[in-house]
Amino acid sequence: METSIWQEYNQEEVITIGIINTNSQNQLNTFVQENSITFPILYDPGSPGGVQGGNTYNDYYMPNDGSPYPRDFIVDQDGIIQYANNEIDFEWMLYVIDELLGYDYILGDINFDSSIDILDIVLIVNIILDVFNPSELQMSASDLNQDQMVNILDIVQVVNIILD
Ligand SMILES: [Ca+2]
Ligand SMILES: [Ca+2]
Repeated sequence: METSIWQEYNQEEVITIGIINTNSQNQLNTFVQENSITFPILYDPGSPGGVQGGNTYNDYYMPNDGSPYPRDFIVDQDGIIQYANNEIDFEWMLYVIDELLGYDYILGDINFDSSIDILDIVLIVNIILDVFNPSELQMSASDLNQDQMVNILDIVQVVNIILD
């Protein structure tokens, strides 16, 4: 959550918050410290602590679907829940967020300037050499043959697009 979402997205576009079912500031501090969390963690009002949930727990309780703690939710711009999962699945979460943000990309356009040229090749080379740390979207745009890997084969395809 910390690195894949909170640090990845502009905070004006995606707000990341954690909600914790404790009323102990010490417990909260320990959790934040142990997990190196920098996004805001909020209390669940009405929670008496322990494993008991509060108002948020009740609001997000899904009958016959286990405890809403811990669970990841994605709420869209209109306040509608678009994703709820009590197993961590970042790939799916990132997909949902990108869809909601209306992000789209052209395969091979790594710097998102709407053209495929030498600058994009340089970026792919840098990704392969591990000297450039791409976003998820840039990884997807770099994987031209869609084999979930970015390597020389993808460079060959970009070169072919440019030469065409
Ligand atoms: Ca480009
Ligand atoms: Ca590839």
